[in-house]
Order: sequence, then structure tokens, then C-alpha cells
Amino acid sequence: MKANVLIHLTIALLQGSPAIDQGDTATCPNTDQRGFDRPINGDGSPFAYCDIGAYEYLADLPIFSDGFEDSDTSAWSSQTP
Ligand SMILES: [Ca+2]
Ligand SMILES: [Ca+2]
Repeated sequence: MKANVLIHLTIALLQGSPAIDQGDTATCPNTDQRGFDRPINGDGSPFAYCDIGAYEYLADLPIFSDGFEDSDTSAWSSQTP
């Protein structure tokens, strides 16, 4: 007996791809072709959906929605607590 390893090449989705979160979550597999769990919320909307294709985009989404991580202070309050 011999261990056979199959390598599946995938093309990564780029940030902003129209394929992100546009797949059919009801019928997509629980993992993408690399073995990563899916669905992942890749577009920052409130819900996670599968991406179209074999690759699930793993977004580096911000934790804060007020621009803290991007140094965008426009949404910050100027009031002193
Ligand atoms: Ca997704
Ligand atoms: Ca989403």
C-alpha cells in the first residue's frame, strides 16, 4: 500500500471579489478545497455565506467598526466622558 497525496491548486480570491459571500450556502461543502471551514463572512456584512468556487476568502476584517485600526478618527466622539 502506498500513501498517495493529491495536491489541489487553488486561486485565492482577492479582497472585494464579487465571488465573496455569493455562493449557495445551503449546498456548499463544509470546507473549501484547502480544508478550511466554510462559510466565512468575507465581506463584513452581518452574515456569513459561502464564496463561489473552491476557495473561501479569509478576510482580515477589522474588529472595530469605528476606524480605530485604520486611524480613521472621523467616527470618533469628541465628547469627554
Ligand atoms: Ca464567504
Ligand atoms: Ca457576509
